[in-house]
Amino acid sequence: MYSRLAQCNRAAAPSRALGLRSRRSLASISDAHVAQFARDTPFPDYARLTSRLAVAREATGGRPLTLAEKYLFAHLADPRSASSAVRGSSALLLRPDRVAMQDASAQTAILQFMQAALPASRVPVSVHCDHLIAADTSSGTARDGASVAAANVATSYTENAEIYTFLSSASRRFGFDFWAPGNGIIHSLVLENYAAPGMLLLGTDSHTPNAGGAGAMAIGVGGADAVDAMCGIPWELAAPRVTGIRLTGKLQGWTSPKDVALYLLGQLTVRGGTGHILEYFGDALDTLSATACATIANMGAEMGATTSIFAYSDAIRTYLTHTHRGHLVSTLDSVRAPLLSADPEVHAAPGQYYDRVIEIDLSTLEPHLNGPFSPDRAIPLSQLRARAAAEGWPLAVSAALIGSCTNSSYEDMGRAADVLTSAVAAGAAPPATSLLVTPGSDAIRATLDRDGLTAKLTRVGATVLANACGPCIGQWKRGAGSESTAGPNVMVSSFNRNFAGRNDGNAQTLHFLASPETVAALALGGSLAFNPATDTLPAADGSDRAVTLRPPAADLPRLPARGFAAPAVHAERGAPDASVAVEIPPGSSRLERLPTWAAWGGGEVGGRVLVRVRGKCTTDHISAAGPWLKYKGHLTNIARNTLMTAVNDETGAVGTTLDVNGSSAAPIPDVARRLAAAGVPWVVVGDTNYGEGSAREHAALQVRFLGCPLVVARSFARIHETNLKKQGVVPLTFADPDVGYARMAAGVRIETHGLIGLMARAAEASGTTEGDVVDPHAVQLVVLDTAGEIVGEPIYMVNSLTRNQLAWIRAGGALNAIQAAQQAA
Ligand code: MIC
Ligand code: SF4
Repeated sequence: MYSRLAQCNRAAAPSRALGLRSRRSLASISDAHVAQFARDTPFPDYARLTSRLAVAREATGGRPLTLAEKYLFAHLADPRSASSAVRGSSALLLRPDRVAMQDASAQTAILQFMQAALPASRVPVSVHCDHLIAADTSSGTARDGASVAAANVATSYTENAEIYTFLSSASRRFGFDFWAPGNGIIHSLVLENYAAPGMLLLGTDSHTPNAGGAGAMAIGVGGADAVDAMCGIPWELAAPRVTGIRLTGKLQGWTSPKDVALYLLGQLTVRGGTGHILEYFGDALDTLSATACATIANMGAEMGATTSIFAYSDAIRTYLTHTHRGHLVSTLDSVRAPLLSADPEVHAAPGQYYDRVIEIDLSTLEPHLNGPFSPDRAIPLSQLRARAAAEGWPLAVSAALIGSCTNSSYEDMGRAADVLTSAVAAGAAPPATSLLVTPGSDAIRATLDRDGLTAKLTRVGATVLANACGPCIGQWKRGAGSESTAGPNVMVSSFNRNFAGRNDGNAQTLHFLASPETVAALALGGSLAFNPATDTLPAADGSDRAVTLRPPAADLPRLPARGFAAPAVHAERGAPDASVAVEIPPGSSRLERLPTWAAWGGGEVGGRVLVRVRGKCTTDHISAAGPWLKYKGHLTNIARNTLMTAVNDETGAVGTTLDVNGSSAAPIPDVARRLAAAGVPWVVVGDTNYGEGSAREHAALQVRFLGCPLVVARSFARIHETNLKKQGVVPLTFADPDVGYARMAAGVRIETHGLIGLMARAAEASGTTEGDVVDPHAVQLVVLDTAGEIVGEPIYMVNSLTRNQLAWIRAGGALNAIQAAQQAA
C-alpha cells in the first residue's frame, strides 16, 4: 500500500517533529511525490459499497433512496439491517472508511486508542497539526507574509515539541499519515487529499463535513467514536432525518457560496439541523465548485446537522482531477447513478422522500453578515447599517480575517484578492484595518505564491499567516498586531464561529461572519456601515472622485489553471512500526495517560447540582480553547477550565456557583474540583442545545474526570450528547423543559429513578438490536433532601440510550466496554 517514496518521507519524521525548521528551509516536495502519495492512498472499494447497497435496497423493498440513505446503507455493518432503519429513532451501526484527527483532539483520541492495545488502526487515519499554531504578527518581518507564517510555525515547534513528538511517534507506531505543522488545516487537507464521493469519513472535529464538498459523507465525532472505527468496531449513529435543500438560480454580484450557509443559519438557527443530514440538490449545483460546496457543508456544523452532502458532480470530478485523484474518476463515473446520486424519483417529488424541503433561489440571495456572538444571527448586508445603529454597535472594523477551514481555498483567496486589488486600482486606499489571510493548505499557499496572488494580497497590506487555525480558535496574539484589542470592537471574518471571546479572549469583541469578498470589502470600507453594493469610497489621492467597488470578476479561476503547485511540506507515511515507543514525557504538564473510569456501581446515579446553566453553553464554555489548547493532552490540567464561562442561571454571574460551604460563590471549576476531592458526585443542569459547537470531547472527559455521572438539560447538541455517553455519563432531557429545569438549583441533590431497571431490561432485551433505544421514558429524576428522602413529585425525563450505549454506561465508558469485549474474544 505504501510507496518507497512515502517511506523515505517518513524517515525524516522524528527530526522534523523536533526541529525548528520552517517550511521555507525544507526541500520542496515534488509534484511526482504528491501524485504518488495520492495513488498510494486507500480509497473506498466502490464495487463492495455498490453490492452492499444492493443488499440494503432489496431489504428496503426497492423503494427510491435519497443520497443520504445510499451512503449510510452502503456502510451498514449488516446491510440487511436497512430494513429496520427508522429515521429519527433507530440507531445505525456503520463501518467508516477513514478517520482524520487534528492535533488538539487527536491527543485524547490516541491516548484512548492506546488503551485498546492494538498494533495498528483497522481503518486509515491521518493526523493534522493545525490548531496549536498561534498567529503572532509581530514575529518575523512585519507585513512580510512569508516570514510571519514561517516564524509562527517555528515557534509552534518550540512551544509544542512534546505534543508533536507524541503525535508523530504515535503516527509512526500505528501507521497514521502525519501532517506536521505548516501543512495546513485538517479539513482543507482532507478535502485536497482524502475525500472522495460516497466515502464515510469520521473526523474528530465538528467541521469534518467540509469533505462533503468532494462528495464524501463526513461526520464530526469525539475521539472515542473515532476509536471505535480504529478498533474495527461498528460505529453507532442515530439514524438521521434528511433535509433536502434545493438550490436554484445563480449567485449574483456580491453574493457568495458562503451566503447560502449564512442565510440558512438564519432560517434554521444553531439547533435546526440537529438530527438531520442536509442533502443539497437542484440545478444551481451545476454553477458551484467543489470548494464552494465544501464551504456550505462546513457550516452545516453551525446548525447542528449530522453532516451535509452533495452528489458526485462534474465539479467534483474536476476537483479530484486537479488534486491528483483523477485515477478514481472512471470508477466513480461507473457508479454515479446507483451509488453516488439520489434516485431520480426523489428529486421529482422531494416532499415525499425528504423529512423537510428547503428552497433557496441563489439569484435573489443577498450577502449576509452573521453575528455577533452566534453564527445564526443572520443580517442581510443591506440591513447591516440600520441594525448596527439600532443595536448601538461600534462601526469601525478593527480586524478583517480571511481564512479558516470554511473559506481558504484558491477560489476564496482569488475572490478576496480581486476585490482588494481592483478597488485599489480604481483609486481606493488599501485597508487601514489589520487584514490577516490564512491559506488552507501549503499546496494552496504555494499556488497563491506562484500565481502572484500572495503578492497582490500583501501589496494591499495583508499579512499572510501560517496555514493553520490560528485566530479562528483563539490562537492569536492579537495585541501584537495593530488592531484594537480592548473593550468593544468589531472584527469581520470568513470563519464559521463567533462565540464570545473565542478568537481573542475578549468577550466584548463583536465578531461578524461573512464571505471572503464581503470581508475584503468591509476591510476597505473600514466600517459596518459600508455596503459595497450601494456605497462608494473616497479616492486615496484626496480628489473628490468617488470609488465604486466591484464584486469579484465572474471569470476568476476556481481552480488554478496550471494546476496546484507542489507544497513545500507534505505528509509522513509509513507502515505501522511496533518498535516505535509513543513518547509521553514523565512529569509533563502537557501530556498524561488517561485514567480508567470506574464501572457503573449498580445503583441510581446523581449528585449535588453544581450549576444550573443559562442560555448558550457551547463546548467552548464547557472547555475553553485559546490558552487552554495546550493542555488538551493533560486532563488534570485542562479540567481547571471546566464550565469556566458558563452563565449561572440563578445569579446571572459568569463562571461562578454556590461553593461547597453552601453560602458563598466560587469559580465553577474550583467547586467541581473540591467536590471531586471530597468524593461527592455532582450534576450539571444545561439549557437548550447544551454542548453546542465543536466535537471537543474534553467537554465530556473533564466532567467525568471531576466526578459527574449525570448531565440533565433542556436539550443537547448531538456530538456532545454522544461524547457524554461514550465516557459513561448519563445524559437526560426534561420531558417538560420548563418544569424540570426550574426545580434544579445549585446545591440541590438529585438522583435518577429507573436507571437500574433500564439497565436490567437492556441486559435481558432479546429481539432488539444493540442500536435500539430501550425505553426513552424509563428514567425519571427525583429531588432528595439532606436525609436522602424524596421531595415532591418525580421529574419526567427523556433518554436516548440504546442497548449499546447502556453497555458503555454499565462498563463505565465505551473504552472499558471495548476492552472487555476484546478480552472476552
Ligand atoms: C472548533 O472549531 O471549535 C474546533 C477547535 O476546531 C473544535 C475541535 C476541538 O475543540 O478540538 C471543533 O470544531 O470540533
Ligand atoms: Fe480550525 Fe477554525 Fe476550522 Fe475549527 S473552525 S478546524 S479551529 S479553522
